[in-house]
Amino acid sequence: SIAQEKHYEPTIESLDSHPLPQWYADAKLGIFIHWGLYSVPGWAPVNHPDHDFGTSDYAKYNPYAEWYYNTVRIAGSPTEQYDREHYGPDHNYYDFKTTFNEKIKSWDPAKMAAIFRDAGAKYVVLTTKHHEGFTLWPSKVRNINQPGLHASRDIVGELTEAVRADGMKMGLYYSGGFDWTFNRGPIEDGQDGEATKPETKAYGDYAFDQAEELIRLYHPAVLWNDIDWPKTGRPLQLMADYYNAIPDGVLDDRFGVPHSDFTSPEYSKLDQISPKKWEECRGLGLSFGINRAEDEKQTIAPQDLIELLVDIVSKNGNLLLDVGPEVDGSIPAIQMDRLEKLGAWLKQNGDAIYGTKPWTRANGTTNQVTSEGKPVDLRFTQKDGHLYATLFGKPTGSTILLHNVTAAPGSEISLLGDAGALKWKQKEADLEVTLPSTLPGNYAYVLKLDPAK
Ligand code: FUL
Repeated sequence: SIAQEKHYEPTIESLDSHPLPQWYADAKLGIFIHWGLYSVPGWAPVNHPDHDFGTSDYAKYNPYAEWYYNTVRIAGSPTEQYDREHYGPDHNYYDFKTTFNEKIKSWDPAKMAAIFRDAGAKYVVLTTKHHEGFTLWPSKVRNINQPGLHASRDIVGELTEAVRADGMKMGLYYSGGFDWTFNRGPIEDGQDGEATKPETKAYGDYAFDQAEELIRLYHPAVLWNDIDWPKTGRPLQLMADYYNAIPDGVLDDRFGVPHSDFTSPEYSKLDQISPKKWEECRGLGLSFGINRAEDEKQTIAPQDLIELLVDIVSKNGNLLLDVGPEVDGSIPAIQMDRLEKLGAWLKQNGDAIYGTKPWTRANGTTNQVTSEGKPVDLRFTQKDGHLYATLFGKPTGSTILLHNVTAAPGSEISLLGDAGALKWKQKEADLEVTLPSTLPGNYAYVLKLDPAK
């Protein structure tokens, strides 16, 4: 086109003029993928479930399986013991590369992308390089400490193509702050964390060149940096280059500079509507990388997962839900189960999620309880003049009072997934709705309020 694209400069002021792209505001659900050498052992202790990063023995019992190479080097850690038992005393973590590269031969990117599409995701974010330093693309930027430390297939390129073919956006994660091939640590507490960030010129150039290579080769719709960015790695230049190459791309808030398109709370969420766009990231269980020690007990229940998504969306957030694939790229059964249930729910109720905005308030209450005696609470979203009220759990009674909700005379109220118009009555500040005898679907039920035409 002839229209001059905006040009970004490497200053906070210029970067801050980047508007939040509509696709990202509308998308609501992304899939995060943590996949690397750590997927080979795929193990972490599960006896420290709280993600309380500040506690002194956190690193020793780190529930993040993608931290295996760090945890294994902490004396007395369960991971050290596990590793010795399974791989012997002389095993080197980077020897997992052989198994990794053997197993990915059977990976089918189209199949993987279809799973995420069917789960209802609108974007995907893949770890191109986690803290271990192994890259999922054949980078031309040479790692001076461990040359050739990359996957034998171009996982980044192949998945990017498959994800786009299924109509989703493709984003890339890069660990800029930690690279254990440049500074090995181990990290045993928060202070070690600071000291383990490589800050040499060699690393700054390496990270900068790799990120520029990712931008050039794959045009990521999200550039999701982790931990920090080396000061020697020209973060503002990188961010400006990114926007100039991909004007409708988004940057997270982990570059160590005061600019971002969204904030990235991890295993935590905001409890009120935030004007600044945010994105919660978390695994289906306690870890991002696959942890074969986890089972139902550590995995989020379907009901909680659906409520999590709706709650986040009602407060202007997105959910970046992580899967930890098997080494060959297949999705473990327990994770598949959650993705399928989420996908089925979104298929029926996606109108209340995608493309919506927060309403004047996010939370609401009713007079109803579920059969377990849990109050049926509400979350609100709005789109095109419609108000959506999502009921958390199945009410036991056939009429429900939505507290402090007003419908204009002549409004039409219906349930998503059910064709009929529902009877309703304004009862002072509350709205009484008569529900059908069977509610469509599971977990959470969406009332749609259409104002009078
Ligand atoms: C964290 C990392 O240390 C975790 O391993 C994970 O990648 C998460 C998304 O970010 O800070």
